[in-house]
Amino acid sequence: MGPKGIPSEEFVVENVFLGLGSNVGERMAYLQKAVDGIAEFPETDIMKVSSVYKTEPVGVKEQQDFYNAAVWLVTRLGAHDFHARMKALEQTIGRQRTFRFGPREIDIDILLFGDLVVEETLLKIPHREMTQRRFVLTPLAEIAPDVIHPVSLETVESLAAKCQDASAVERLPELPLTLSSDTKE
Ligand code: PH2
Ligand code: MG
Ligand code: MG
Repeated sequence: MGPKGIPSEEFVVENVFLGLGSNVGERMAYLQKAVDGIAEFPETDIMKVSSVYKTEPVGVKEQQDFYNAAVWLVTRLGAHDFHARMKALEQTIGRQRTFRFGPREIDIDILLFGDLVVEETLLKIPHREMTQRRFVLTPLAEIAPDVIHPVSLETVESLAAKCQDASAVERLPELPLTLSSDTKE
């Protein structure tokens, strides 16, 4: 409890959903490094990782296909702390600066952070474009179809069903990401 008996932000457990993407170099290796790095965050447990999907680039078409995936985790970290750790992890993994919608070794985006709504210059939650992107909604619907978007108040499954984005999204069941707990005794 914080002062006056109000639960302080850092003690609230939130269900968080992330989108991962890579379209440069060893795309599977970059996605796996992201999962491994997030698993090391304090006060954070990964609950589920989606299949990997090979997806047609949206926005800037003249670039390599992306590999995309979604992650469900629970955390006691606050949204700003979590976001700062995530950006640092992108740098550690080796993200190079390019241009908006351009190629990237690794992109980690907060899609949903509990029911939180943040509208700041450097942080917007829910992710602004998630409802218009099949490469986000298809992996997310695989692991969390019943989760409700706190602004549209629709489930991920119904957002995916209505999504107008016709760009190709192909599941790659032969390329699973692993949770290190899967291999621990
Ligand atoms: N990310 C973008 C722009 N376009 N297209 C696909 N298929 N997958 C992405 O992750 C992606 C994109 C900007 O973040
Ligand atoms: Mg992105
Ligand atoms: Mg990003």
